[in-house]
Order: sequence, then structure tokens, then C-alpha cells
Amino acid sequence: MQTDITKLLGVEYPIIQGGMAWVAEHNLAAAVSAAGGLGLIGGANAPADVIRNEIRGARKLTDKPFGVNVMLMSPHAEEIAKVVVEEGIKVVTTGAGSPEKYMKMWKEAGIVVIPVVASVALARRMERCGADAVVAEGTESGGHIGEATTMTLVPQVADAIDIPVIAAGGIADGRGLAAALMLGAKAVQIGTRFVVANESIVHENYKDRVIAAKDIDSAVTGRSHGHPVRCLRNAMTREYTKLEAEGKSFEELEYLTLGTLRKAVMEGDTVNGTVMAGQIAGLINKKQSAKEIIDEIIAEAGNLLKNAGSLV
Ligand code: TUI
Repeated sequence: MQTDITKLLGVEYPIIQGGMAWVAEHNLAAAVSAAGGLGLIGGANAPADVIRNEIRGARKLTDKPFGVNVMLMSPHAEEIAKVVVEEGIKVVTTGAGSPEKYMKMWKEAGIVVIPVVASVALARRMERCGADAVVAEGTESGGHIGEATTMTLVPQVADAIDIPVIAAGGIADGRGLAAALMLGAKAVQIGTRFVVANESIVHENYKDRVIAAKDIDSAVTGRSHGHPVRCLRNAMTREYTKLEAEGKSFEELEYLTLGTLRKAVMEGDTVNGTVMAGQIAGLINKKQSAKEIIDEIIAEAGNLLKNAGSLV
């Protein structure tokens, strides 16, 4: 399945793994890349040296290309922006902000830059400042989200810009990939389904919670403060939602979320921790290797697209 994105990235399949905080470390990234997708190491809030080690760790596991996601709200974003250049990373995605100030440095280093956007306006701005592609991420996604749905955002972004679009948010199987290609995307970014991959170091409690999740089991905290984050409902989200409805400030609520993603991912505290996951968690019902996940998605999308002619 060749598209503008597989050619741009030099990968076999149009599937990119999400740059998920704490989850997207070298074992998962290397497994996704080795299986023919593009694995990503998530910079998240980690210090630059941790990310340097993650990059080196992934290199030991695969000689296929992989990328790094720079989370722009991180206090270490600037340092990580330099580390990716020093370590010879070929693909960078960015999230939670605009990467304009790093663009010149990354393009001079020959890096393919793919900002994650949640609006047409930002997609246009990214094209103007030299991005090679964008990820159009719908509100179905887990973690920090925008307002528009994948179904509405992807075709509008595809119409607005000339660089390729990668669809994200609510995609976990071959139907999602086929639909995204029909909406004008040239690839998909998948997060939640890779959380439960065998190679993912996420605590089994977290994986089991994703697998048990039903269609409407996620909640969005922080909307009133302009920091909307989607995660699976639990004691933490219930408390957050209650206090948010009472009008508590962002600062007053911060104690509920500080360090809680780590608590869920590493310690398996799915009660008081932050269990970030997308709305598609309800569709995910088994643990598989990254290769099994990718092969299944590609085979399913291939069959759907081959047979689509019978509809017309
Ligand atoms: O970045 C993400 N998803 C994330 S980052 C993250 S780490 C975190 N943890 C706790 C609280 C907050 C963050 C977890 N999930 N996705 C990409 C994405 N970027 N979605 C939306 C955006 C975005 C939003 C606003 C990009 C740019 C933007 O504004 C830029 C500007 O300057 O106008």
C-alpha cells in the first residue's frame, strides 16, 4: 500500500504510531518500525538525556526508520529539539503547540517535519512555515485534544493544504484506515491500539482497562481551562469533573493530574491515575504484537478497498 506518506517516510505501510507520553518508548517504537510502520518515541515531559537514550535504545533494536514526537508544552522541548538533530533523527512530529521556532534548524538538518494539528488554520500555518505533512488529529483521540472530529477535520485539512495529511483520532482497524484514505488522508496515526501491543511496556492493568473499555467510557477533563485531555473514566476523572463543575481553577485542580499518567502507565493505578485513551478503546479487545496489529489492519483495509468497486 504505497502513498505519498510511505514514500516520504521510506516505510512499507501508511501507519504511524502515536507519540504517546510514557507509552511511546523505544521498545514499542522499534517494534512498530520493524513491522513496517513508523514507530515514534514520545518526548512528552521527559528530560532531553532520557530521550537521547531512548533513541539509542531503539537503534539497537531496529535499523528501520523511526521518529520522535516533541511535545511542545514540555519544559525540555527546546533541548529535545536539538537532541533529535544531534542524534540524526529523520522524522519529527510535534504536538500541543506550534513548532515554528524549530523549523529552520530541523529543515537544515534534513528532518521530515510533521506537526500534529487540530484545526485548518494551524494546518495552513504549518504548510507556510515548511512542514512536510501534517497529522490532522480529531477529538476522538486520547490525551490532549482539539474540538473537531476526525470525520470533519481530515477532509477540510486535505482541501486546505497541498502537503499530505495523516488522519488521527478514532482509528484502530482496517475500516478506519480505509475510511481515512477516502477522506483524503495518505496515512493514519494510531495510538490506543498500540497501547495494548505486546511490546508496549504499559502496565497490564492499564492494558486491561483499555481492553475492557466500552464506546462511551472516556471523559474529557480540563475543557473549562483550555487544556482538554481525554482519558478513561475513573475516580480521578469523577473528582476532576465534579470540582471543574464547581468552578475550581486550573491551579486548584492540577494536583489531581500531576504525575498521574506515570502512576497509571508504570504502576498500573487505573483508579486514581490518568488512563489516557481514545474513544476507539471500545473496539480494542485483544493484546497482539505490533506486527500482528499492523498486518491485520493492512489486510482488512486492502480487502475493503479492493471490494469497494462493487458498491458503484
Ligand atoms: O499533543 C497531543 N496529545 C497529547 S500531548 C500529551 S502530554 C500532556 N499531558 C497532560 C496534559 C497535557 C498534555 C498528551 N496528549 N496531540 C497533538 C495535538 N496538538 N492535539 C492538539 C494539538 C494542538 C493544540 C493547540 C496543537 C497546537 C495548538 O495550538 C498551537 C498554536 O500555537 O495555536
